[in-house]
Amino acid sequence: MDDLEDKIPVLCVGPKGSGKTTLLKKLQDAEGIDYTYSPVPTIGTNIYDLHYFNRHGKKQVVTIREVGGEMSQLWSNYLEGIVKVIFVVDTSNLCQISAAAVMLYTLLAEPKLQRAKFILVLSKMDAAYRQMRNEALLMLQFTRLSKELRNAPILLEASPLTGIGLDDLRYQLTDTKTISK
Ligand SMILES: Nc1nc2c(ncn2[C@@H]2O[C@H](COP(=O)(O)OP(=O)(O)OP(=O)(O)O)[C@@H](O)[C@H]2O)c(=O)[nH]1
Ligand SMILES: [Mg+2]
Repeated sequence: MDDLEDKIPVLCVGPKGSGKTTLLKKLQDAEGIDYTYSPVPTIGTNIYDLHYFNRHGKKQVVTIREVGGEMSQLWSNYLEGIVKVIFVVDTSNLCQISAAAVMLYTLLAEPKLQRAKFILVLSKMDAAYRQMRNEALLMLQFTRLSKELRNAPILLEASPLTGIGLDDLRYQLTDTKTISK
């Protein structure tokens, strides 16, 4: 059947409160995601499907599983078949970033994710937190990662509340050229 959808399985992780749910809901064009939106922390995991047509007009779906930051020990249960990983870091919370870096390095070293494409999202990059960007990258040792790793993460800056970075993220998720067979 040619209307069967191709699925791109994606994992979305990062420390609690880093903005994963807000980002993924906004990516789905959900209504009411603005400064009045107050998401509840994700208990366990959530699935977000992004439906779209690829450039050959074929229906595709990016299936993104968010693992709540509180449940970080569950990550290893959801690695099978993952082709892309969105790792969300809260730019406004520098205190959390060293811990985030350890989580990121653990995932990058995970044997089951060696072929996965990593997308590192600096979230909450609205005007108030923009000046913390460089410190955040320094604490993540992003330059070193980019030089040393074959599967170095793609860096994106996003603020779901203002819409910054959403198109770039959508592009990275739907781009099948970055998927290793
Ligand atoms: N200023 C600002 N706040 C944001 C932005 N994105 C998310 N937030 C806020 O950050 C808080 C946490 O957002 P969530 O989306 O629940 O974070 P999460 O990563 O899903 O958290 P867990 O599910 O607990 O791991 C909420 O109060 C959001 O309103 C943003 O772009 N800018
Ligand atoms: Mg969440």
